[in-house]
Amino acid sequence: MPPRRFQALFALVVFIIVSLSFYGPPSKDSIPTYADVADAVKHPQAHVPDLGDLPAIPKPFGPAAHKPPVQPNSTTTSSYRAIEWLSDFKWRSPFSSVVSYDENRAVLPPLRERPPIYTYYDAPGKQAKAVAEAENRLILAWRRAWWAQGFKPQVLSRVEAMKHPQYRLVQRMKLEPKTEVEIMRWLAWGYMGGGVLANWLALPMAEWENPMLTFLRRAEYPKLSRIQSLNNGVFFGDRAAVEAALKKVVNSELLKNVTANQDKISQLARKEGGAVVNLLAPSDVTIDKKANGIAYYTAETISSKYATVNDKLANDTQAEGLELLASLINSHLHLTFQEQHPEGVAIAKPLPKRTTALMWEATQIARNLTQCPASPMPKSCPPNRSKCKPCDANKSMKLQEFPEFVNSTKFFTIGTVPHPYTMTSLHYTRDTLDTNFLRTTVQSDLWTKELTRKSLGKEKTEAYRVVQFKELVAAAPAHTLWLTAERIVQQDVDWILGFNLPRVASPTKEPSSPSDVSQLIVFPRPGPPKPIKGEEIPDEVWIKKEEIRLNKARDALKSKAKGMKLTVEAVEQWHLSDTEAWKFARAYSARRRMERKAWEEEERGSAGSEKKAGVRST
Ligand SMILES: *[C@@H]1O[C@H](CO)[C@@H](O)[C@H](O)[C@H]1NC(C)=O
Ligand SMILES: *[C@@H]1O[C@H](CO)[C@@H](O)[C@H](O)[C@H]1NC(C)=O
Ligand SMILES: *[C@@H]1O[C@H](CO)[C@@H](O)[C@H](O)[C@H]1NC(C)=O
Ligand SMILES: *[C@@H]1O[C@H](CO)[C@@H](O)[C@H](O)[C@H]1NC(C)=O
Ligand SMILES: *[C@@H]1O[C@H](CO)[C@@H](O)[C@H](O)[C@H]1NC(C)=O
Ligand SMILES: *[C@@H]1O[C@H](CO)[C@@H](O)[C@H](O)[C@H]1NC(C)=O
Ligand SMILES: CC(=O)N[C@H]1CO[C@H](CO)[C@@H](O)[C@@H]1O
Repeated sequence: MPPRRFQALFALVVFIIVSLSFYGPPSKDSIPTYADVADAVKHPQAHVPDLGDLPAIPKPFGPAAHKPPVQPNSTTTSSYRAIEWLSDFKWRSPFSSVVSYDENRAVLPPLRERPPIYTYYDAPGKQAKAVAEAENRLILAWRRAWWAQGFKPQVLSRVEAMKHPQYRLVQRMKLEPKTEVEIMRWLAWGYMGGGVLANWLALPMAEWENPMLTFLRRAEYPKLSRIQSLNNGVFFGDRAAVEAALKKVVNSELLKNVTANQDKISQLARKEGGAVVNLLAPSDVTIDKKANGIAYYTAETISSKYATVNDKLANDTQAEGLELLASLINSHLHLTFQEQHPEGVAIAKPLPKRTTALMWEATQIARNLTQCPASPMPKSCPPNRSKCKPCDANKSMKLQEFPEFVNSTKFFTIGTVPHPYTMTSLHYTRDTLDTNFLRTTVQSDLWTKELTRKSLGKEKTEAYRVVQFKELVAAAPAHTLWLTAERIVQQDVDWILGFNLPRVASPTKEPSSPSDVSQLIVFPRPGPPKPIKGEEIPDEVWIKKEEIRLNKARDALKSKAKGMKLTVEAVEQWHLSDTEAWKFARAYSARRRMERKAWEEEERGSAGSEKKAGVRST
C-alpha cells in the first residue's frame, strides 16, 4: 500500500481526469493552485475529494436511479398503457406522483379488509344437471350479494369438515342426515377459524350502513351468537368460541348413545337454531336482535309468501323452481337498491353539448338499472321487509341527466371519466390536437371544473376538486359509479351492485313473459333520459360524428407513434387535474377488478363459482 499522502494525491489526479474528460478543459479558477496541492499532500484526510458530491456525472450505461419498489399485484395491462397504482394512506394528496414518484402510478386508498363469510354446501351425490346448475347459480347470487356488501364470501363443503380433528368421531356416530349436515357445517366453519357462517339462502338486503351488516363487517365476534328469527341462517363467533361449542356438542350426553336417543336428537334439530345450538346450553349462544338486514329464504318463508315459486319447487319441476327463486331473490336485491335511491339514477354529463356518444355506456347501464326487475312475483317484498314498495312500471325509478354532479345520496350517479385528450377532442370538435391549439384555445381542466361547479362552488382550487372527486370514487357505501370512456366492456357492474342487471325487457309497453310457459314477468325498458334543460336532443348525424371522433381519440391514446405520444403527454400536462381524475378512476376500477378476479380464481373449485354456475366457461 502506498503511503496515505500518495493515496490523496492519486485521488486528486483521478478527480482532475474525470472532471476533464466530462466537462472539458477547466476554466482558470477551477484548477487547483500549487498551494492547494501542497496543502492536500500535507493533510491528506481533509482533502480526499468526495466523489459522491460531484455534480451529476452523466452515466452512459444504465439508468440514473433505481425505481422505488413496487407493491405486488399493482399493475395490469390495458390497451392504452399499463394501469399502475400504489395503495397508500396518503392517497388524498391531489397529485399521485408526489407520493408514488411515478407519473403513471395512481395512489389509491388501501384496500378495505373484507371479513370472510362462509356458507356450507354439500352437493348431494345424485342430482340432475339442471338442478345442480340452478343451485350453483343461487350460490353465485349469494356470493355476489355479500361481495358487494364488502365481505369475502367463501363456500365450504365436506372437504373442509373432513379436515377438522373431530370429523371421524362425528362420522362414526351415524346421525340422521339432517343433524349430521348441521354438525358438519359447524366443523367446516371451525376448521376455517370461525367468523360468520350463513346459509346460502340468507342474503344481505339492506343499505350498507345497516347496523347488522356494519357489525358483521367489523369482524369482532367474541361471543358465539345467532340472529333472532333467522333460525340457523346466520351464526357468528370467533375461533375460540366455535371450537369450545364444538367440543361441548361432540361430548354431549345425548350423542354418547345415538341409537338410544334418536328421537330426542331429531326433536332438538327441529327446534329454532338447529341441532348444534340446541345440543348446547341456552347460555352458550347469544341471540342477537338486530335482524332486519338479512333476508332468509327458508322453505317455510317460500311456502307462505312466494306461492308461485313454491309450486314449482314442490312438484318435479325443481330446477325451474330454483331458477324462479334465483330471479325472485335477484329482483328483491334490485328492489332494495332502488328503494335506497328514492330520487332515482342521475347521469353526470358535464359539457353536455358534445358528449352524447361518450355517455352511451353509462346511459345503457342507467336505463337497465331503472327498469323493473324481472320476477315471478313482481308485487312481492323481501322476507325481511314486508312493507317494501314494489317496482311499478308505470312509475318506475327516475332517470335524469345533469350537467354536473349532484351531491346527494338519494341519487345513484353514473358518470364516465374521459381522458383529457378524448374530452378536448370532443369538446372542441377537433380530430387532431397540437400544443399550439392547446395554448391558444383550450381551457384547462374543463371536465373536473364542470363536474363540480355546483357542488363545490366556483372559488375552489383545482387540487381541492380532484381530492373531492377521489373521495367520491373511493367512498363506501358508493352512491356513484365511474366508468372510463376508453374501456368499452363493463363486466364488473353486477359485482359492484350485488345483483344482475335486467338483460331482457318486454318488447311492448306492458309487462310480459319471455315465453308462454315461463312464469317470469319482464318489464319494458325505460327510454333514454330527457335531455338536460336548455339542450336539444342531438341529431343522429351528430352523434355518429361524435362516435367517430371518440374512436379516433381512443386510437390516438393507443398509438405507439412518437409524435402522438408527445401530443398526448402535452395534453396531460395541460389538464393536470383531469388527468389525475382519469388515472385515479381507472386505477381504482382496475384494482377492484383484479381483486375480484383473484378471489374468483381462489373459489374456482367451489360451488357457486362462475364456472360451475355456467356463467363463464373459462
Ligand atoms: C345404547 O342404548 C341402547 C338402548 O338403551 C343399549 O342397548 C346400548 O347398549 C347402548 N350402547 C352403548 C354403547 O351404551
Ligand atoms: C304442483 O302441485 C300442486 C299440488 O301438489 C298443484 O296444486 C299445483 O298446481 C302444481 N303446480 C304445477 C305448476 O304443476
Ligand atoms: C299502467 O298503465 C296502464 C295504462 O296506461 C294501465 O292499464 C295499467 O293498469 C297500469 N298499471 C299499473 C300497475 O298501475
Ligand atoms: C359532497 O358533500 C359533502 C358533504 O356536504 C362534501 O364534504 C363533499 O365535498 C361534497 N362532494 C362533492 C364532490 O361535491
Ligand atoms: C341492458 O338491457 C338490454 C336489453 O334490455 C341488454 O341488451 C343490455 O345488454 C343490457 N345492458 C347492460 C349493461 O346490462
Ligand atoms: C398476487 O396475485 C396472485 C395471483 O392472482 C396471487 O396468487 C398472489 O397471492 C397475489 N399477491 C398478493 C401479495 O396479493
Ligand atoms: C319488517 C319485517 O318484515 N321484518 C322481518 C325481517 O326478517 C326477519 C327474519 O326473516 C323477520 O323476523 C322480520 O319480521
